[in-house]
Amino acid sequence: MSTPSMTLFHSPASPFVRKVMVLLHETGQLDRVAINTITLSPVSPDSGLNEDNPAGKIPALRLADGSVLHDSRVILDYLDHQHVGNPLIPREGSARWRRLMLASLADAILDAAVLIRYETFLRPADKHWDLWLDNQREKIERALAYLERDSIAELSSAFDIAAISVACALGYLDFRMPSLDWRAAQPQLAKWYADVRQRPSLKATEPPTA
Ligand code: 99T
Repeated sequence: MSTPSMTLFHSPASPFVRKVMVLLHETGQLDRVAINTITLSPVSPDSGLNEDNPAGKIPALRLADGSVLHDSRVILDYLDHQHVGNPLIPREGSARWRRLMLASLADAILDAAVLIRYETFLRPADKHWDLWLDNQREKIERALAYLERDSIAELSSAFDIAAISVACALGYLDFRMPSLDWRAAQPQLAKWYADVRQRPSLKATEPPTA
């Protein structure tokens, strides 16, 4: 086992961090990264992290030379260039753009879900903005419907950037928004996720029980 040369700003609850952890598992790079677990939110920032990532968000990855990469998409791309196995982000061709687009759609689910989390968990109940919450929820529902309709065969074809991102998004919905009951309207996606979540990389990175 080698000494870790990089440090990952981490939280077990963050689905964006989870994507990075899953890629580290899948590409055999876990021992290259030391984990620095922090607790933060937009109203409770971490000053150490702010020095490394002006946006104050995780994940951020400090490299051996002291430079810092963020956000999760940049980190995933970097780490995918640091191993000798098959790339998890296709390097070229139409596959590259399609898989990155599916990954981006999964991130859009996460962006909306994290905004809902912050609005409902951090803001006082009398200040919740229902229309805004409803519209974030609709983004999630439209994205899930798209994945169910158009993407199951693609997701099943490779466990790559697209599949990792969608799996982490679904895991986050189960973790923070169980009442959404996304499986009811997306039975094929539910079946795909039931299979894929058995992978050791996903089992090892499950969010804590809330
Ligand atoms: O917004 C903040 O100040 C702190 N929030 C974060 O750092 C969240 C943690 S998920 N990370 C992001 O929003 C990163 C998004 C970025 N586009 C990326 O890295 O891809 C915490 C979720 C939870 O606790 O439920």
